[in-house]
Amino acid sequence: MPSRKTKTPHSSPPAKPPPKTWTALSVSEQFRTLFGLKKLLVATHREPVIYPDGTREASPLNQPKLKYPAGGVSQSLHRLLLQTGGDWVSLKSSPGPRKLSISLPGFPASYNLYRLGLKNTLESEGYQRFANDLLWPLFHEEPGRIGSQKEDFKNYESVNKKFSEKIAQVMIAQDNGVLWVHDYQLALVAKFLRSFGKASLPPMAFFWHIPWPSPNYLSYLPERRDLLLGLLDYDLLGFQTGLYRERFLESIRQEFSGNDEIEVSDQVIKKGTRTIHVGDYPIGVDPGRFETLSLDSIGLSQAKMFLAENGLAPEEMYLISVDRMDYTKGFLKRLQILDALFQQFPGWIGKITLLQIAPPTRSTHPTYQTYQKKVREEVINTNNRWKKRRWAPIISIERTVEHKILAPLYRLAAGALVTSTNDGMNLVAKEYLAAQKDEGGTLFLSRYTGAAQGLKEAVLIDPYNPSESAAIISRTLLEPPSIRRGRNRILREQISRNNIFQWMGSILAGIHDHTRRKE
Ligand code: GDG
Repeated sequence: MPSRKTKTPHSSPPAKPPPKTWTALSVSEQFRTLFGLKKLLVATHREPVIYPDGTREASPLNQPKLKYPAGGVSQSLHRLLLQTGGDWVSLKSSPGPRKLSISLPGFPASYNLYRLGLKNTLESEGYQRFANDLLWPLFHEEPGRIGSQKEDFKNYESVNKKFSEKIAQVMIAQDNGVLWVHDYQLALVAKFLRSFGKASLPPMAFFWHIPWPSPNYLSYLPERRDLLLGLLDYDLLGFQTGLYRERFLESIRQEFSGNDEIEVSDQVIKKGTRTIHVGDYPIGVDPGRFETLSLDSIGLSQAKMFLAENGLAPEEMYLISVDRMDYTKGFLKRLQILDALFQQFPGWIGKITLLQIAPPTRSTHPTYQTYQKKVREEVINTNNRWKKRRWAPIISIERTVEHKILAPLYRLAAGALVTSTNDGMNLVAKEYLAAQKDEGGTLFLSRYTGAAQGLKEAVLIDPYNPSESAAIISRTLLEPPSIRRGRNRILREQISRNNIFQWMGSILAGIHDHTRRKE
């Protein structure tokens, strides 16, 4: 039986029972209860801020106004660190110095952002290709889109090593209480940190944001063993859903069958003397923020102006889609659903428009160039096929729209159309619901999203079955508003309980429990 060790000085009492509804404040309070004065160290591929172009490099005291990228997750982690303080390592993708101190009026703390520059273009391109042209398509079960080259894994490893070196330096200086690494670009960070032979490392958590595919897809990945072993060097592995967690465990079972060192059970993997906790932690949004933004009168009038500028009159009915222009988001399937809607239910012609916010993404990659070109062509074809006088069925906006306009646009829409063919979670679905206070707008949610695995009451559609999806859309749009509102009440209750703060809180509690079990 393991001996009961006395507690280390920084060990802490068990966490308080979780709050009923998590907020930014309750996560930061919980963080302090769990980790005391020790700070969180976050590592992501993308940085949480954009340093404005054309600014002279300024001293930390004289920093220009930073901008923020579109994604919801990095902004929530950013706000957590502004409450608790901490450190963040990511790739430098905008001008400015290698280290920034990030603070914001109204927040009690600041954090350090360490920005890794990759000087070697070949290395950087190889790393990106391995991540985005191999892991991304494969883990979204699209092996036909793989575009990586043989040597790319070496570059992926070497960039992960560079991250680990920077992280190790930060840990020495800051004595962080926990490391939290994000996503498929950084699967090997813990492996390198362990290889440096440092006597004590803080507990290391990793969250895999994209789907984990059926194990047979892994056979396309020659380096699958390295990837899986690298992941097992973390202490906690988080997945979006129970299905992805089970598939991961199955991948480990298949790859390491007959290996006595590795033992797999439901939530835990034992590897030699180490224990790795494997859990599902469905990510959420900050519903309060989207609800408030959706009701803000200035934002609302800006949204109405935005609609008018794009040719939509206030009384016109529209569906909204918001996605980076990525093939996993099912843009072409969405157009097929519209075609089916107008074919099967011609009464909708001229009556409903799709407002598609589609900021281009990874546009230097050939696969994306081809896909985005095809999407543009098909939008034109669909519009030509169905247009009537001044009405055309699709308005496609290829740029980022600020959340303060996006949230009222969600609120005003008759529905949101989420057509992903495979999606780890899909935050847009949850943002849309958050913006529906007392409204009967319908979330039409692809059954192939992680969100659909949790939001059982949602109206599910199948992007691979356009005619059935069109029938569901037509029928639901004609339902009495009370039915649609009733459905939204249930869904909104769920997203408000399982919000982004609950997600952070439970992962932090999970990694803390892991340390306590070791004590
Ligand atoms: C990965 C996984 C998982 C998009 N366009 C604009 C804009 N956005 C924001 C949305 C939302 C976020 O970007 C997109 O979130 P998703 O969840 O749809 O998708 P991915 O980028 O693919 O992210 C995904 C996610 O990680 C989190 O774990 O859900 O499955 O693939 O927050 O609002 N924001 C603004 N303007 C835009 O035009 N302001």
